Amino acid sequence: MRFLASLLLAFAAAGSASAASLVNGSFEQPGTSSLVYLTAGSTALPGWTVVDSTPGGDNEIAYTNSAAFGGLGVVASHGSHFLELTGVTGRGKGVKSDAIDTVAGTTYRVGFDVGAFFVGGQGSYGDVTLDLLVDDVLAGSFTNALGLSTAGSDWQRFSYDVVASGPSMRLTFLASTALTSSYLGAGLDNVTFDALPGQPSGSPGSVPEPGAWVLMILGFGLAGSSLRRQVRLA
Ligand SMILES: [Ca+2]
Ligand SMILES: [Ca+2]
Repeated sequence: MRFLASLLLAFAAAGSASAASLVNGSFEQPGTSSLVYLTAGSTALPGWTVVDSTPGGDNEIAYTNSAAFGGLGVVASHGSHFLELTGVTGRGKGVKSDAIDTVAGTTYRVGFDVGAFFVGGQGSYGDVTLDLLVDDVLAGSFTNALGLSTAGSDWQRFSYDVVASGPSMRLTFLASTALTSSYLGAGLDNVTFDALPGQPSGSPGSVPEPGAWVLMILGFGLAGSSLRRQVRLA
């Protein structure tokens, strides 16, 4: 019986650890003291993979912190780190999340901040547009149109509601702006993913509840002992 109890605890622990939520949406991990370039395929950011939807040419994005450009007034919108999806130059690059557990039929709200920058002495780089893809399908394009007119960073928050069609979902953000140059082109920070309130309940994943395991294992046990009794009687 002690063995059975520890087995049940193990199942319960596995169940509670199986639900995967959005990880590192503010890009505070792993942290950097300066600007670093991450190339397509990189998994240096926990929870995300760097992607390039336009193969060939440049394939890098920039990962930076507020200190790197703080002197220019360019800072993160949340925490102290953010992404700049233009990299050195170009478009179509970005990040794709690891699979996030969902419940089919439930509506989720994706929130994110789109950054535009105005570097002292260089002027504004213009409006910035990011594309959001859900499971590799374009869901929408979002343009920061705040029109920054002095040096600094300019973050505009957007949200997008999506109904889950299966047990998991991946989010991709790509720089869509046709910027001719800039290593401070298209900012991304503070990505959130939450079920809207008042949704059909149910925890993500399909691990049976501990109660179901108890019944199943007790069932096996009873079947086994009655089998042994029959063997002895024979
Ligand atoms: Ca951040
Ligand atoms: Ca490319």
